[in-house]
Order: sequence, then structure tokens, then C-alpha cells
Amino acid sequence: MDAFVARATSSAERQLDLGTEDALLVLTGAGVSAESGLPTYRGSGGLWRSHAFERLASPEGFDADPALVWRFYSERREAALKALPNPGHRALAEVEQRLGERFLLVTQNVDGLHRRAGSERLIEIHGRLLGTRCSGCNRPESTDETAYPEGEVPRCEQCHSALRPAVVWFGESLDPAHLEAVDEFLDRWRGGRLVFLAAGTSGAVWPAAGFVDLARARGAETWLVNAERADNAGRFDRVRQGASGTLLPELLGLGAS
Ligand code: BV8
Ligand code: ZN
Repeated sequence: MDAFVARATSSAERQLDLGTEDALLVLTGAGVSAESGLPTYRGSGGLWRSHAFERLASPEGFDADPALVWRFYSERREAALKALPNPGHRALAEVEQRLGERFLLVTQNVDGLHRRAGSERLIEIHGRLLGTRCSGCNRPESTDETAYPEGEVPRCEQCHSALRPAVVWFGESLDPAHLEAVDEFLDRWRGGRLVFLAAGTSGAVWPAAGFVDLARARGAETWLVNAERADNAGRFDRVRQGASGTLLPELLGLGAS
């Protein structure tokens, strides 16, 4: 039977029933922020002003037209600052309090809503929208909520190169320390009940799309909560189709908050 059409039957099936001895690794994507009013990458056909996301979110795109890329990120900063965490974000912050070091949240989202919901055991593997760093020198990354006016490209006070959003672009490697932290967490808790839960992600972007396999390799139970069929759905033991704002509190045994 195709896991994707599986509908929750008994309450045990409906909930993860995480005990204090269990460990939980969560991976989230744009779908978790959809109910906060932020567009997903797939949702908008992957286009912004008819430019492909991957084109704008790339070093080549920035070199070709830094002002256009800054307009793209400035609009997303404005939207992210207006948005509020939803029950899905809050459920993950709450279960972190319960599980402590047996919990780790890895997000592909750069919108900052997990942090605003109170998540601390959080790794933003694709960076953060509300951060800026230099494209030319090792100027420390700074928090920056500025939405730069059309045509403006901020410059580095140290080397005058163009500043850029502190996100990981397509073709750029993730921080190896982040990938190590995922491996360490899976190795540390592989002996007991280890659960990998992915939510609101289409499984289209690597290496994040492969984390389910890293978890399976350690004998983890793998769950997916997603509104539509995900590219890697077949690699999950259990799939719950629906809105993360509803299903995450339910799955984690938390009343809707
Ligand atoms: C790298 C930051 C070394 C910027 C982002 C292996 C195979 C094929 C390709 C590759 C590969 N390895 C590397 C690549 C290349 C590339 C890649 O994966 N390309 C894809 C497109 C094929 N990966 C990279 O370049 C990575 N770097 O690997 O470096 C290297 C380099 C080159 C070659 C080899 C190795 C860097 C990837 C990171 C890029 N930066 N973001 C920015 O945001 O502007 S990725 C960005 O897009 C997001 O961060 C996120 O990761 C991704 C979007 O995916 P999702 O979050 O899953 O969102 P999506 O819209 O797709 O899906 C949302 C889902 O939610 C949908 O299914 C929908 O049904 C569901 N949903 C909607 N509403 C709800 C919901 N679910 C529940 N509730 C709801 N309410
Ligand atoms: Zn600089």
C-alpha cells in the first residue's frame, strides 16, 4: 500500500507518543511557514518576478545582477518580519522543552520563524534572511533587517565589495559543522528509540533531501508530514498528508496552541 495514502487509524498511530527516553530529529521546509503567510518555493511555481528561484538564489545570479537579487531578498525580509510563527512552529519549540538534548531541529527555512517561536536547539542549514555578510572579505556576519530600496546594493565598510544575504545559495556548500551536528545527533541516540520527522518539505533540495537516509541508516523511525506528495516520500515509514500547523501539534501530543 502506498504510504502516502495511509490515513491515521488508532490514536497510537495518530501520535508519535515520544517517551522521555526517545530522541527526535526534525527537518523542516517552506511548507511549515506556509500557514504564516510565506510563499513556498514550489507553491509559486518556483518563480519570483518570472525569475527562477534557483537563478536568484545563486552566486552567478548575484554576480549578474546584485540589485535584482537584493530586491528579491529585501521583499522576503519584509514578508518574514510581518509574519508570525504558527502552531507548527510552536509545537516544535514546545517538544524541545520536553525532550531537551534528545531533540534537534534542522531547518531549511531562512525566515527566522522557528527562532521567534522559541526554538533553541536549532540549526539553520541554509542560513538566515535577516543576516548580511560580505561577498569579498571575512567581515563577521551581522543581523540586518534592512529592505534595501530598488536598485541599491549595500557595500562592505571594510573592503567595499557588495554585501550579500547570509544564506546558502545553490552551488554553495553547507557549513560542514552543521552536517556533522546532524551525524553526531544520529550517532548519539541510535541505541534507543530514534525518530526522524520531516515536515513541509518537498525533498527536492540536497543534501537535506538525503537526511532521511542518514537517519534510516541508524535504524530511525521515519515520519513525513506534508500537504502534497514529496519527491522522497517513498523513503519514509509513515507519511501524514495535511497541514503541519494542525498535524504537528497532534502528532507531538500537544493541544492546538
Ligand atoms: C551543495 C537558501 C555542494 C536561499 C536554499 C544531488 C542531486 C541533485 C542536485 C544536487 C545534489 N547535490 C547538490 C545539488 C545541487 C543543489 C540541489 O539540491 N539542487 C536541486 C534543486 C536539484 N544543492 C545545492 O546546491 C546545495 N549545495 O550541495 O553544495 C555541491 C554544490 C554543487 C554540486 C554538488 C554539490 C545548496 C542547497 C541550498 C540552497 N539554498 N535556500 C534562499 O532561501 O533564498 S534552498 C531553498 O529551497 C530552501 O531553503 C529549501 O531548502 C528549498 C525549498 O525546498 P522546501 O523547503 O522543501 O520547499 P518546497 O516549496 O520545495 O516544498 C514545500 C513543501 O511543503 C511542498 O511539498 C508542499 O506540498 C508542502 N506544504 C505546503 N504547505 C504546507 C505544506 N506541508 C505542510 N503544511 C502546509 N501548510
Ligand atoms: Zn568586505
